[in-house]
Amino acid sequence: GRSEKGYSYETLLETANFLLSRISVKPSIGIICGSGMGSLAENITDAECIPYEDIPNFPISTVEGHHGQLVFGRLKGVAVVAMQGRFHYYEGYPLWKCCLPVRIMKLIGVKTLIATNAAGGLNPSYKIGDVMIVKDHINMMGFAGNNPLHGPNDERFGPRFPPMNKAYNIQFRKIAKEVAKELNMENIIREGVYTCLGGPNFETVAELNMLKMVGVDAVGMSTVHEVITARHCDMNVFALSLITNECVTSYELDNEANHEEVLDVGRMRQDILRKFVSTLVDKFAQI
Ligand code: 6GU
Repeated sequence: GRSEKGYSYETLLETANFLLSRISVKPSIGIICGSGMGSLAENITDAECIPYEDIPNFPISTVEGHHGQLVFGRLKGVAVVAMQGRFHYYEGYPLWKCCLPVRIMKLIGVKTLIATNAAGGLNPSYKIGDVMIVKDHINMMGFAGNNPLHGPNDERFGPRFPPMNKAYNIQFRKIAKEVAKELNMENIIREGVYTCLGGPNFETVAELNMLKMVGVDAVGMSTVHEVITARHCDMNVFALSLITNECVTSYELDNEANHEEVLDVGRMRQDILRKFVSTLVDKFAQI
C-alpha cells in the first residue's frame, strides 16, 4: 500500500546489474510507451526484449494494450530502452512501484526520459489525434500526499526536496516544435498542462470542469509520478500526450470515454508518432 517503503538502492542495483548482464549496448535514452503506443518500440533495431516477468523485482503489467517488456536496442543509431507497457496506479501498485523502472533506467545509465501517454483533451481547442507536448503538470495525487518520493529519501538518487519548476526540459520542447514543423505535424502539435488522476474510472463532468478551471489541458492516469521520479534523480525529461478523446464537460453531451477508443487513436497515429519520437531521440542525443 501507500505507506510501504520502496526497494533499497542495493535491491534496485541487483535489478540493474541483471539487465546489464543481458544487454550488449547501454541505453542513454529511455522511452515509456503509452496506451496503444507500444509500436513506438517497433522501430528499434538490434532489439533485445526482456519480459517484465523475467526481471527480478519488477512488477507485472496487467492491462490490455500493454505488452509488458523492456526493448533494448538502437533508434536512429542511438542506444535506447523502451518500456512496452507501464505500471499504473489503478492496477494496485503504490506510486513508487509504478516508477521503479525509471530508477532502474537511471542505474543502467539512462540520462534522458521520453514519457508518452494517451490522454483526454480538456482544452476545447484540442482535437482527437492531436499530440500535446507537456509543458508542465499538476500533481493532483500529490496534493493529498500521495507521491512516489513519499517515505525515506536515499540521497544516492536525489535530494529530499527536489525542485519541480523546470521538470519538462525547455530545450527539448523547442526541438520538438521544430521537428513537428519538419514533419508537417504543425496542425496537430499542441503544448499544454497535463494532470494525472488515479483512475481507473474516467472523470465526472464536475471533476473535468474543475480541472479545466485550474488550467489543465489534458488528463490521464500516468506520467506525472514517473517524471517526478526522473527529475529527482536528475534525468532530463520530455513528455507528450496523444489526445485520444475529448473530455465530456457538459451534461447535454451523450458520448462516454472508453478504453477501445484510446487504443484506436493510438493505432491511427502510430506511424507519425514513431517518426516523431525517433527523430526526437536523434536530436536529443546530439545535445
Ligand atoms: Cl478522459 N481521463 C483520464 N483520466 N485518462 C484518459 C482519458 C480521460 N482519456 C484517455 N486517458
